[in-house]
Amino acid sequence: MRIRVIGAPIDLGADRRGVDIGPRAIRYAGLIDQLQRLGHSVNDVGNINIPLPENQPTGNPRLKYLEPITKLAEELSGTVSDALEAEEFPLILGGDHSMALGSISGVARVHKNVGVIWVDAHADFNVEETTPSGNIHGMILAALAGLGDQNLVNVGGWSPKIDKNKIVIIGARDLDTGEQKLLREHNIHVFTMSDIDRRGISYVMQQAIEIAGADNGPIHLSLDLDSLDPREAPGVGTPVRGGLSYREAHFAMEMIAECQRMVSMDVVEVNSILDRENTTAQLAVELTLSALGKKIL
Ligand code: DIR
Ligand code: MN
Ligand code: MN
Ligand code: MN
Repeated sequence: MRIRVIGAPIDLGADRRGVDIGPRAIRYAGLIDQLQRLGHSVNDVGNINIPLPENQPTGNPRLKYLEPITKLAEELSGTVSDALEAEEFPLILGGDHSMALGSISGVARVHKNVGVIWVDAHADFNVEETTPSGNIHGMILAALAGLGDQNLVNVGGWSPKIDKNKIVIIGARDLDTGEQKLLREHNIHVFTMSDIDRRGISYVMQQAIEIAGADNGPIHLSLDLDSLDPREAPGVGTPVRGGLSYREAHFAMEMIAECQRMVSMDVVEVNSILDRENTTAQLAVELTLSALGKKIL
């Protein structure tokens, strides 16, 4: 496969600085080389330009950095659509999860029926009224579903980007009260850590692939590294105990590869300032390889 690697070192969507180093840390951990060794051809187009938060007005405290985030999403969505039109697989490296507003908008412009598998400790399903932090990385999935601030919702000039029935959240264990209500109101498919405990990762992923990829449709995978247990992934801005084990995460990625329906992928929230000797970036590389076809035997 031809893979286009796009760095999106956005750190305007979350409070903890250090995710802006994520794309470099992931490359440093050997991403490109290992993808090539797996047999892929790789076109690394470098990073998109991100303004420093210090030079940006915070704006509305319930929608911090709304303006630059929306602008960057427009730009990134174009970059991602271009990759797909050139028949390259977009692999987008974050940055905080607010970058997925751009990446998924770009995918949805080309693949109108795309479903999303969102692997995350959080649901990122807040809106202005429910957010406890004002951080836009916690609102992206709702915005893609057509909920929340109109500037976020209307990136690219249309909405919703993703059919609510084709959204699947996996690994959730830290949801805000208003966010829980919204998820229930809109019947979003959420597989919590309890569901994974009860049914196992294999069953959960099989369901997720069926739901997000209904009618043999394309799937976008958005992998937030904080979905993993913090013992495995210490370098994230908002760690939550009780996450996916190393093998659960790998097996989930292996199943994605097996289903052969993934058209694009985000790898987000690697925070190098909080990391331990690049462990989390290395894990991000390993999981990406599993998702892109690396097998044990
Ligand atoms: C929280 C944290 N739900 C918020 N969200 C995080 O601020 O909206 N998302 N950490 O990744
Ligand atoms: Mn997230
Ligand atoms: Mn996040
Ligand atoms: Mn998260």
